[in-house]
Amino acid sequence: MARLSLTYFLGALLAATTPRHAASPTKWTVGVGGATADISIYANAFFPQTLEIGVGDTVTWTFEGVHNVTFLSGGAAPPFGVPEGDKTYWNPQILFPAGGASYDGTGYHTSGMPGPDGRLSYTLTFTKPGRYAYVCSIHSGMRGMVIVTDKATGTAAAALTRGRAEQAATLAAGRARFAGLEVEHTGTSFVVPLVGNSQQRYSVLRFTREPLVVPIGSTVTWAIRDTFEIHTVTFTSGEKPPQFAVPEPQSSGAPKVLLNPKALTPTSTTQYDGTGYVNSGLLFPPGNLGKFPSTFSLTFTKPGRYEYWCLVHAEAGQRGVVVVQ
Ligand SMILES: [Cu+2]
Repeated sequence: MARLSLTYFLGALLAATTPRHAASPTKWTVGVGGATADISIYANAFFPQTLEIGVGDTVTWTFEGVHNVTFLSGGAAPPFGVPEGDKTYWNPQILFPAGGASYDGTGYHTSGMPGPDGRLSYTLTFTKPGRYAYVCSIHSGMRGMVIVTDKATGTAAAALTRGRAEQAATLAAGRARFAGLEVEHTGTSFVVPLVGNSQQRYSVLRFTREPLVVPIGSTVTWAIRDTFEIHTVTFTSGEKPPQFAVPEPQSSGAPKVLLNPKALTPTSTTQYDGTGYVNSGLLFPPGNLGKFPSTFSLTFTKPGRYEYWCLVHAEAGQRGVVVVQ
């Protein structure tokens, strides 16, 4: 008799404290980023953007690019760089995972960042109903949402299909934009727009489709018109472009990542004759909170064919050519 009531008691306790489907929580998958094969178009988005799940379910984010998944839970986003003496390092709070494997709507949780191959998998179990916004703390404005209810209405397979369709639409929109991209010009003033689209959630990681041919004495302005990405415009005059982020192995623990001052710091040059190192420094989206510049102008004083780079996206192939004649 004692045994019977104990069994009954335990059963009642389980029923009262455990969500009905907790015996088999659903595993959901969200895509992070993505790009065209040549990395000219970069998806700055989570696919699907909004996911509805049940309490106790897990979500696995599968990475295709340099991003992170960060739940701020109402807190402030950690700064991108942290100063140390006269150097700036990539914030380890952005680089490395933090916060553990489950999420109840509180605390700082992040996946950290993938290595150079852009591959990473991050899984969280959601233990409490609520609407949880999350961000990529590298790409300003890259947002997603997990809605946790007592019981999800959709299936993981349908969410995956929806995510893939969203990603395909994003990359197609980016491709079309790049295909139609034009350099603007009035007389000898040229403007190279660096574009993206915050609704369609892509960035174009290219300057121009073809080398830009300008008459001698022309001024070219590069103008950020994207909300997600930062870029540089850097003429190296034949030198190898400097690395943007330089890993510094430590005697123990994780490496530190130096933000290369040579890449970050603008040179004071306004004219270019094909010699020397000319760098815009980091250019940010217009209206950025730090009031950092969004444009860079250079006047070309000598005929020649000049290659330049975005140091942030050199590995993605963001390189341009100005031909002065
Ligand atoms: Cu760039």
